[in-house]
Amino acid sequence: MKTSFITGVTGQDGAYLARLLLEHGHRVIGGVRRSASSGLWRLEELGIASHERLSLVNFDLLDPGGAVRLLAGHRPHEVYNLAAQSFVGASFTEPMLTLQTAGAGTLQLLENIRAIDPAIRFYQASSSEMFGLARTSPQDEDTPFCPRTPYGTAKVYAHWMAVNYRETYGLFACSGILYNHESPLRGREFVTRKITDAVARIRLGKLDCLHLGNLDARRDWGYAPEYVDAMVRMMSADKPGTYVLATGRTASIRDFATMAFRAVEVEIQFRGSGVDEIAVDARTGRTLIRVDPALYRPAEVERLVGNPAHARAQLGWEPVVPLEAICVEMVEADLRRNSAGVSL
Ligand code: NDP
Ligand code: GDR
Repeated sequence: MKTSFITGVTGQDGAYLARLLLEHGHRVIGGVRRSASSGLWRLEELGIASHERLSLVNFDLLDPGGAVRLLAGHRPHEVYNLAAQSFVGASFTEPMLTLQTAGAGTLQLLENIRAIDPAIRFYQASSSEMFGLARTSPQDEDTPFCPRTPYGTAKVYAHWMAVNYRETYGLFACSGILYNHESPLRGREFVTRKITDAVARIRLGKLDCLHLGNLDARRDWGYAPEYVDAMVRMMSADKPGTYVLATGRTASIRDFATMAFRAVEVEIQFRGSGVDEIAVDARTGRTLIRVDPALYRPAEVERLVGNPAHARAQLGWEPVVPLEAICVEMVEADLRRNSAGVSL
């Protein structure tokens, strides 16, 4: 039986990946950092928190001895490194923490794999944020990185370390450069889930108005369960590599908000510009969205769109679920949770 170790198992991708690996018959070791409150809601929503082949173990990327103990003790065949301070906005206020988790944490795992068992396969969760102010569009595996945030810069470091350990020491180290991928398990600080949660609460009369930052930003949004499937394909391939995972389509924050309100049968219209822009209910004229300049980032990545041709050709991977369907699934989940008074 294959043993897979996932760092960041309590996050969106970690939960979907754990479910998929369990379905594939693996034994899964999930790294959970200790906290005063339980952060297992995603594993519980997927019904796998108590699965007999899932072991949750204490693991913090900031604990220097943690990775050694874990790798030597559990002897996994593969490591999926998903843990990080992953919220780009917070990387401006906590740049060192972001570097230590998203950057140095990766190096520590690679070093320990090299020392303990170089046959362990390694997956690094890289990000489209590494392209930042990309000079070409769409971006692919050959596009130069131009990160614009502490998060993106830390991820560039980790990505190159994974590539270097592959080339220098022959480790099976893969790097997946993933564009934004969403689901009902997305954290509420990210803009898609913030919108779907607010739309549900407005629909239920629990919120008056949604406040957002930069409405002009455009992202290439895919479906999280499909993206973790590509991670497993990368780790099962004959050779390690770097792959862009994206849909090739972009939409703006305005587009996503329009879709989300449409899911509760409300048509919105945007009026005004800049910080005075609002969105109103086309039927009643009620203001549903306002811009809050406090939510602007010190530096912004305005537009990202990726070309997944290499993943399609080498892994047979194809994103299928369209953004409209992802949005409806998220709104429905948030309606369900908010109706039940559950806040996740
Ligand atoms: P989440 O923010 O949902 O999950 C992050 C995970 O990292 C959580 O389990 C969190 O634990 C854990 N974590 C944070 N700090 C530490 C630490 N010091 N030690 C151990 N664990 C820690 O992220 P996603 O699931 O969305 O993303 C997974 C990875 O993929 C991240 O590295 C992210 O940067 C990257 N990525 C994500 C994309 C996306 O669109 N989702 C796109 C491209 C890359 P806790 O629950 O305790 O907070
Ligand atoms: P991103 O995702 O920064 O792309 O990082 P996020 O959803 O946080 O922001 C997307 C865009 O929306 C704009 N925006 C807002 N964002 C948030 N969070 N809240 C708001 O109120 C708001 N208003 C407008 C942002 O300015 C931005 O332009 C995600 C994370 O999952 C990273 O870990 C991952 O690496 C990248 O995607 C690819």
